[in-house]
Amino acid sequence: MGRLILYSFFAFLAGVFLYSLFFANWLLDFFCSCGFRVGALIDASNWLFLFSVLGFMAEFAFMKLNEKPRTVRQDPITNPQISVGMTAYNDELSIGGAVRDFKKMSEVVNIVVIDNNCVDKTAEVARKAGAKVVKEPIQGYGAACVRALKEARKAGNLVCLVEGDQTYFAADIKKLLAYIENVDMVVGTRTTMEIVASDSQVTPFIQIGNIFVAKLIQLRYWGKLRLTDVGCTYRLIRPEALDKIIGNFDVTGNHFSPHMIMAALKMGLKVIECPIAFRKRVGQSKGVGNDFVKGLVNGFQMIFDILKS
Ligand SMILES: Nc1nc2c(ncn2[C@@H]2O[C@H](COP(=O)(O)OP(=O)(O)O)[C@@H](O)[C@H]2O)c(=O)[nH]1
Ligand SMILES: [Mg+2]
Repeated sequence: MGRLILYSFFAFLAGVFLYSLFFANWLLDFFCSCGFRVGALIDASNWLFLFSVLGFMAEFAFMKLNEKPRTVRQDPITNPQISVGMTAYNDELSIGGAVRDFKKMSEVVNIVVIDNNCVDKTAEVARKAGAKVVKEPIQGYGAACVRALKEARKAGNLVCLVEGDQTYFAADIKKLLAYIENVDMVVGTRTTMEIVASDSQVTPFIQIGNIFVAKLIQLRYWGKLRLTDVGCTYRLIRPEALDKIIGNFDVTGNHFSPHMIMAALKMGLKVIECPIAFRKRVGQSKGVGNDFVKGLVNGFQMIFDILKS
C-alpha cells in the first residue's frame, strides 16, 4: 500500500517536466522562431497526468476498502534506562564532549562509542570520557549506526542512537523519552528553526532536500507517519522493536537514517518525529555536512531506496 501513490506522484512530476519542455519550446518559437519540434511531448505529458490521477484514485479506493481502525497506545516507561550508541569516525575533537554530555543525564546507563576505523585518538578520548569503545571494521555511516544499535541493545531498557560530533544535545533525550510512551521509535527532526543554530549543517538546501525526500516516504507509507527530516541520526527505540528490524538493514552508507525508518514502518512499528535542537559540528564533517554535491548524491541514494522499498 502506498507504492502506487508514490509512482503516481513520479508520473505527475514527469508530466510536469515534459509539459514545461513543451512550454519552453513554445516560448522559443514565439520569441525567436527557433523552437525545437516537440509536439509529442504534450501527448506524453497528458498520458502521464492521466496515469497519475488514475493511480491516486485506485490507491485511495484500495486504502478505503482496507481501512483499519487506528489505535493509540499509552505505555510509559516508568524507569528509563537508556543505552546510547554513538557513531564516530576520526572524531577526536568532539567525542569527549559528546560522551560527557550524555553521561550527565540520569536516564543514561550505558554509552558505547563505535570506532569506525579511526586513525586518530577517538578511541582513547572516548574511553577517558567514560564510554565503552567497540571497533566496527565495515566502513560507512550506516555500518557504524547498525553496530551502535546492536551494541547499545545489550544494556538498559531503551536504545538511543546518536552521533559523536556534538551536533545533538544530550538533554533532548527527555523530549524523545516523552514521545516514546505512544510509539516504538522516536526520531528527531531538525526543522524547528527556533532551535536549530544558523551556523549548523542545516542549510536551506539541506532542509528543502530533507523535506522533499521525507514527503516521498510519507507518500509511500501513506497515513503511517508525518515526516520532515531524513538526515537526523538522533533517535530512541524500544529494544523489542529494534529486535524486529535489526536483521533487515542492507545500507552501510550515508542514506541509512531513512532506511531504518522504512524498515520500522514495513514491520508495522509506530514511528513519530520530535523536534530537537541542533548546533554546529565540532571537528570536520565526514558525511554530507552542508556540501551541495554530497547532499544531492545522498538524496538520490535515498530516493532510490524509497522506490525499492
Ligand atoms: N560519513 C561517515 N560518517 C561516519 C563513518 N563512520 C562513522 N561515521 C560517523 O557518523 C556520523 C555522521 O558523520 P558526520 O561527519 O557527522 O556527517 P554529517 O552529519 O553529515 O556532517 C559521525 O558521527 C561520524 O563520525 C563513515 O564511514 N562515514
Ligand atoms: Mg553529523
